[in-house]
This record gives sequence, C-alpha cells and structure tokens, in this order.
Amino acid sequence: MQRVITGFCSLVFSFISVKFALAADMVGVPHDKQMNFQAAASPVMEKITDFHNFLLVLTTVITAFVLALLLWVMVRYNARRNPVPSKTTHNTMLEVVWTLIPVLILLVIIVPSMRLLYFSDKAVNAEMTVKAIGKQWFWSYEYPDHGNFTFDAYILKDEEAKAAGHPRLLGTDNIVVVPTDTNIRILVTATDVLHAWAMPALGVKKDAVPGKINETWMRVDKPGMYYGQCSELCGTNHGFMPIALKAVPKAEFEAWVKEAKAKFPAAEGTPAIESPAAAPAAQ
Ligand SMILES: [Cu+2]
Repeated sequence: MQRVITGFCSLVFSFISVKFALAADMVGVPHDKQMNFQAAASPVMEKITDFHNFLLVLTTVITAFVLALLLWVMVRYNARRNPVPSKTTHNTMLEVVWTLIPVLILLVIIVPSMRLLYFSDKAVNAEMTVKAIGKQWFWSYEYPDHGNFTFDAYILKDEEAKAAGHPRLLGTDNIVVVPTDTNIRILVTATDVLHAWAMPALGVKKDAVPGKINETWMRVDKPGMYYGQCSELCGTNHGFMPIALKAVPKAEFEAWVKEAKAKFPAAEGTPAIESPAAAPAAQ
C-alpha cells in the first residue's frame, strides 16, 4: 500500500521538481522558484524524498477526513436542524476503532521511518573516508585514506565567487572533491562550538560536536557541483561557512588526489591510514 502511494506521489512531485532541476546547470543548488527539495543525488536523499512524499499524502488525507467530519457535524447537527440532541455518551465499538486506527497509522509511519534512519546511519561497505571539521567559521577536511592531506575551505567574496562560477555565498576557495558511485564514509567533528555539515541534495546533515566524531555516508550518483551550509547556529559568521563539493568520475578523482597531496600538508596528530580499499592494486 505504502509503495503504491509513494510511487504515485513521486510521479506527481517529479513533474514539479524536474521542471526546475532542468533549468540549472549545477546539480545540488537551490533554484529560483524552486518547490520541494533539491533533486536527490544520493540513495539516502532519494529515500528521504519518497518518505516525505508519502507522509505529505498521508497527512493530507487525514486532514481532509477530519475537516469533512467537522463540516458534517456543523451542518447536520446544528441547533436548528437537530433541536433535540442524542444523550448517547459511550459507544465501545467506536472508541476501540478510533484508538486502533491512529495506532495503525503510527505503525505505518514508524516502520519506514526507522528503516530510513538506520539506512542513513552509516555506510555498509565504505570505500573511502572524508573527515569534515567545523571551525569558527570555516571547514577543514582530511582524506585519511589518501595520504591524510588536509585543507581549509573558506567562503569566497561575492566577486570571487562570481568569477569562479559559484552561486553567491556558497563558493569556497578550496573545494571538497569526491568520486561518484563510491560509498563514502563521512566523519564529522568540530574544534570549538557546535556546527553541522549539511548537503541537501545528498541527504546529509550531521552535527559537528567538539570532542566527538559523528559518522554518516553518501554515494553521489551524478557528477557535478553540490552546495551546502553549516546548519547549526555557531556564532557571528554561521551563515558564511558554506560547503562546496564537486563529484567527479573515479579517474578524475585519483588525478585530483595526486595534485592535492603535493599541494596540501598532511594532517597533524593523525597517522595516515592506508586502507585496503585505497591502496593501489598489486601489479
Ligand atoms: Cu558552523
């Protein structure tokens, strides 16, 4: 039943969102007159979008049903049309039904909700790791599986962003580059206050907590630029620590890693991890 409703709503909503998604060259960015979420570009975001559509229909049906009941009572049982009201106070059958039906509705919601929560929790077979560290007010990144190089990403000034082809307030000087079609483990932490690493099109929003490492994952379906922002009020420049992420095919990513290793220093205090997945294949 849920599948049928979800399928139907996805069809309706995709007509609306495709219209706006096609209008833009960049994949993960808000568009003018956008309705609904940004177009999903990861398995987690696809499931979030489906679940949202399912809930929207469910709540609409419940609201319409309650409204219809209220209208019926107001019209049929007002003092003029029904001068002598019934003295009935209990109806066991009715009371059992109106308790059981909401319980069933909650069950219908909680099962897919919990499945989605666990699905988004961590990568089953992570092929690589990117660590995002929130700082007042920029992000630092580490690539522990690729020599553990690290770099900072600061917001670009308006004219710099324009020149580099980024939307205003969303461009950064260094960009997070990740390969497409790869299960990427994202580790999120902070050095000073609470931040949150959020990428709307990829279905990722994880709190960055000082002294704690949170984990989540993503798998970017299509190459392109994706933009996100810090999503936890973290101080004066909270609105000015964006995330610019570029998803590229695997070969292009390997080429970028070579450049990045030469350009950026190794992260201090954390030993480089050569995971089996990241190590070059034996000749
Ligand atoms: Cu922040």
